[in-house]
Amino acid sequence: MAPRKLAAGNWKMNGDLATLAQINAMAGAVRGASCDVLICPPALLVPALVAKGVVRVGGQDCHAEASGAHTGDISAAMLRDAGATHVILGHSERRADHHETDDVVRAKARAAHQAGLVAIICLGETGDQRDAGQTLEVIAAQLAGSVPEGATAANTVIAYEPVWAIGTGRTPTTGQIAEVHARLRADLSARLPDGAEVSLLYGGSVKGANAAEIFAIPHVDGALVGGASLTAGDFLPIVTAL
Ligand code: G2H
Repeated sequence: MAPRKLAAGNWKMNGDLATLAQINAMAGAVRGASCDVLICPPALLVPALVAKGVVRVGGQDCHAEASGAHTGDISAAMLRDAGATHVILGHSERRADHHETDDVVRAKARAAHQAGLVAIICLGETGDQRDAGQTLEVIAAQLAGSVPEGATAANTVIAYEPVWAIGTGRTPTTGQIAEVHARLRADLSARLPDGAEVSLLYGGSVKGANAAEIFAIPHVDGALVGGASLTAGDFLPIVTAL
């Protein structure tokens, strides 16, 4: 089976009731889309977005434990109970802001799987690592360290997000994306029985103007979109390009 196509929006710490209202304008296009459409808003907005019934809804993080004394955190089961189907894990902003290592990301992904959520595991090299020629080595190590045992194409999505391309307006060349996605596919196929079916997203300054070119790259099965997911006008051209 071919990997599922997924257009995923990551609102990060943005969005309010006016942003939620943008979802209404997406309803027709989302119904007719040939891909899954997911929005990951701040956790407090998950129930309101679920109630709209237009897109799939995901969280942006979860704790590795099921419950306990972890002030400020939420569990994977709490997200699921609120109606989420996915959770983004290991985004570079969390790896940087909250010192999340591959071990932490892997434990969170295990928790997401146990709760029945699809884990969108993010990885990507920094600008310095790319300049030093370490990209494939860094990506392979993050993949090996962040994906837990028991991962399948049904419960795991991988998002390649070069750190230097996030929110900067800079995107890698199609050749650079192709090289990394081919390596991810090869490593996943070697490790998981259905690794050839795991959806591989590209993320980092995706917009309507570059979406079609990115989606034409082999082993790119969709996008994780930040800034351009905040309005229907910016997000829909990406959804329809997939
Ligand atoms: C990368 C991406 C969303 P943006 O972080 O995950 O954000 O599209 O704004 O670069």
